[in-house]
Amino acid sequence: MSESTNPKVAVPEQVSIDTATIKMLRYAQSKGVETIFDRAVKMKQCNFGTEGICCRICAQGPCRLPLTKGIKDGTEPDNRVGLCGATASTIVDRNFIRQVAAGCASHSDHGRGVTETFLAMAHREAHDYTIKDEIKLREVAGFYDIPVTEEKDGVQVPRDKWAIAVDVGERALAQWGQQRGELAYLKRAPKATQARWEKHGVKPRGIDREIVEIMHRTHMGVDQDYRNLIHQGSRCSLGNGWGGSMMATDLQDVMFGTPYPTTGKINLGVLSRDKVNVIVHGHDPLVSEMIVCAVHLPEMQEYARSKGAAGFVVSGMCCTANEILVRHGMPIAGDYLQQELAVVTGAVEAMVVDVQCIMESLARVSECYHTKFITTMPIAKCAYGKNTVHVEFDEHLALEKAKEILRIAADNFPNRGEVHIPSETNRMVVGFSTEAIKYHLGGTFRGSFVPLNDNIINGRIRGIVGVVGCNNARVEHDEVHVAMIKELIANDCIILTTGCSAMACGKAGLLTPEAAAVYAGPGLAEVCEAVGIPPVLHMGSCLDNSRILTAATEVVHAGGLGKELADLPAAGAAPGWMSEKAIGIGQYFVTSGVYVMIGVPLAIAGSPEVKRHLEHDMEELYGGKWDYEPDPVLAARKIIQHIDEKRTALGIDKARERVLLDMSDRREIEAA
Ligand code: NFS
Ligand code: SF4
Repeated sequence: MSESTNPKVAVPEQVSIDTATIKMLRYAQSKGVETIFDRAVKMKQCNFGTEGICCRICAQGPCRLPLTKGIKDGTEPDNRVGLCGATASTIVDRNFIRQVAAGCASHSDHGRGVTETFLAMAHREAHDYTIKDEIKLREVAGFYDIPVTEEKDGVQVPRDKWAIAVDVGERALAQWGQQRGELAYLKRAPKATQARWEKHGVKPRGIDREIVEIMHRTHMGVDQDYRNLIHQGSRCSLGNGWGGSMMATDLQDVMFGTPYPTTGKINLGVLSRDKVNVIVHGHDPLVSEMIVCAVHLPEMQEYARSKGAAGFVVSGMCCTANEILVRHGMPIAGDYLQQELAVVTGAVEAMVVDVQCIMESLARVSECYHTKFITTMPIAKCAYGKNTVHVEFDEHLALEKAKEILRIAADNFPNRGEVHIPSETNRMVVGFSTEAIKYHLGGTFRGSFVPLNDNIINGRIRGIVGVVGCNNARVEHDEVHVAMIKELIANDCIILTTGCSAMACGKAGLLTPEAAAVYAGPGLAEVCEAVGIPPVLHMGSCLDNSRILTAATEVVHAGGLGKELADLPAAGAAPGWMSEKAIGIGQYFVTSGVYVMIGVPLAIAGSPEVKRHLEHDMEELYGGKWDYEPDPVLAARKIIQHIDEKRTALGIDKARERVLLDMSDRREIEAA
């Protein structure tokens, strides 16, 4: 039976726009290797689940409360209740904020691990890590009111960096268990944004506390007011966005270097025919950074040669890939949906995983090949498969562990069978941290966001859109990201991107300065060409969505575009999200005042009240809200409409009609 007529497998051309993925999926099917694309055809989604109306938080359930058409259009009263009397809104909301809690826990627990290693480094107990960006360390110290100078013989001198690092590590680690007050980083937000949080009482006290409180409040028979439940979801999400995630990004930058523009390659074609291929997959750079260090050692290259290989290629997958790409220009083998296909090439000696977004099927697919599936984290093991190996990572012996992993991979090289690597690779320019954007756009001697603001005010740039998040096997791979972003940049919106969305852009050729002339509208293209940047700026991993918060805050501070994040002609989008992390991220953007467009629905449709609260009422409270539109081009148009409304509110809507403005025009606009 050919693939196209077999209802049990996916039709490759219909599930992805990426030619490497299409080819490899067809190849996998020809070999009888099943992937997520095929399973998505076989397994249908459950309506109760997608609408959020199944409650199984006590053993009297599961209680399922189907939404009827009459309830939906308000022609019939909503009397649905579970055994205990829980309403649909309570059930939907409990499910929703538990997802927020899980997403925030994932990012923030990653942050905790980074902070623990950072502290061990500061105490000189984790010798393989060091302080790579001392300027950033001193800046971070400032956020905790830790002194960076001290008095010696009557004069102020810079404090020792290791002493500062110990203070920073300790202060940071305490943020997780803090019980009272508010997180230190909240004060990094614009004052007016902080004032909203204060007014509505959503400032998180401690990172862990807000997550635990969600678990308590959603236990059987506790919080029964959907507004109160969402309120806690908001508080918890801020503890991640302006807490766990942002702190992790900062400390990773201090230890591994703050990203600055560099070039890199992406797609399965980065795998090598004659070298040992090691893929680092997951999210936590603690392991992958060490593997990158180890692979550059002459002794390791020599070891690979002793096994008949021409050396090593270390490439990345999912957000671990983004971490080593933006800091070291290491190649990306692929995104979340390509992980099984990477193994199907037969060229991967070791798939080394840490945490998050690792499909359990990898162990099964690895078994069809020689690939070693190497788990590294005590919290993420795999019980299945003869090719599964656990090499437990230890921050005190980090480089040794990395070498051990590389040796396992090299030892496996002679076991390779048939190899089938697609030729696709794309070049990209990446690494636009907030600091890098500041220096790139500010030009000359001092970094500044003022030139960016000028270009937004004069209308060359219409607005800023953060397009982020996952791939999802239920929507066409890469297509939703690429179609949305092409529409946005054609309409002069500059894009900030992270996660698997950034990878879709890389594969589609949108992450090069040349892409501006091809895809961007005239205003945006002019700015990109003048500064030499792509129209889509790759800022890093999903954790680094915190960089979008800090960049947006810089825009507010640069002046002329309002007082709070909610005033900006800006939006966020996750057209193909799938993970709970994405929900946690979306909620912190909304609570920070950002309009967030998603292309896969939240599981909230079962409660019209909850839906209305998240898609409308949130805007009155915080200035941001959720919106859902599955068609990526229509979604882009709604985003543009939102941006234009913000421009009108700021009084800069006229500017776009005469794109070329000089300074006196700008002063006129500001005075108006
Ligand atoms: Ni983000 Fe990264 Fe990709 Fe989604 Fe997974 S890799 S943290 S969660 S799937 S973008
Ligand atoms: Fe059913 Fe209530 Fe138990 Fe949920 S908590 S399963 S609605 S009885």
